Amino acid sequence: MTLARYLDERRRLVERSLAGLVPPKRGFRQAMRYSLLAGGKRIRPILTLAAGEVAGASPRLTMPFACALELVHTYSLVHDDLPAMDDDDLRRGRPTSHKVYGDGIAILVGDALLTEAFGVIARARGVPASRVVAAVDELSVAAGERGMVGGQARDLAAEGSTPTLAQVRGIHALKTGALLRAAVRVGAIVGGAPRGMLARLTAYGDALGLAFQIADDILDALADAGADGRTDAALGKATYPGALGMGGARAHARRARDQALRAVAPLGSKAEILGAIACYVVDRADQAAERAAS
Ligand code: GRG
Repeated sequence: MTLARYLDERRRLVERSLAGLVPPKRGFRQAMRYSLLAGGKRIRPILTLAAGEVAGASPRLTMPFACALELVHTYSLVHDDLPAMDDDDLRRGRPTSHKVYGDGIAILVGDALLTEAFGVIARARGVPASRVVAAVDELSVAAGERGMVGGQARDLAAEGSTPTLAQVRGIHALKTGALLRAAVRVGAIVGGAPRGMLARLTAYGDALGLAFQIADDILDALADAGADGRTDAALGKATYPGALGMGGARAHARRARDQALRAVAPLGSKAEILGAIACYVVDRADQAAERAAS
């Protein structure tokens, strides 16, 4: 199956499951749906499904876990957009949650999405309890102080300084990388991947997380700042193009992609989709940089 078709099919399955988790209802639930069902690439849940498939688990089995990854991701975006954090007006092409519903409701939307992430896992059927517990552990570490929240705290602390490449890397490994790594590992864990396969998929998740962050920084730096000039660099954020220059950042992203490809190559054809996802993530940014340079 081509990557485009795979992404399209899995995205549809994810959308349907997410919509089913928060059925339409006026009031607060509408605010949850506004952010959760606002589009987005759904890369994290798709990684969970794909890693699960490598380990032999069907999307039906891994879907609650995949949804949990997207719930955590969406909560982080809603809170990241708040005036006390990045103070963004737009997310996924629409006004941010706090712009529509106010700061208080946006905080609660994030809280509710995060809580539901663990609820949906608890209600998953057909997965051995030991794997469910391992998945909860994986997700809580990746989302919390040892992962995304810890990375965000370091990012806030570094604002206004000129961080070294090592600091940029450390911040992003936690802030963005941890959840992408967990997306892959949770799928592998739920699918019961044997130790060697789990190690390969973990190495893939680490490299993909790095590639994703560099690509995201490149796209952000290239984005027409015209709207409000609020690129990460303009906000004094730690970025790869800031630390390495655009050429250096692109080369770094390609190296991370190659590392991801090497990690899964021994897993054979069943892991081809994961390799294609790594290429897609990096090529998107590389091509945008090429267009901007020409
Ligand atoms: C507020 C606890 C807390 C954490 C915030 C993830 C995060 C930490 C902040 C988001 C800021 C940001 C834009 C980080 C760069 C990487 C990233 C997570 C990009 C957005 O992810 P995509 O590209 O977005 O997967 P879609 O909309 O496609 O889901």
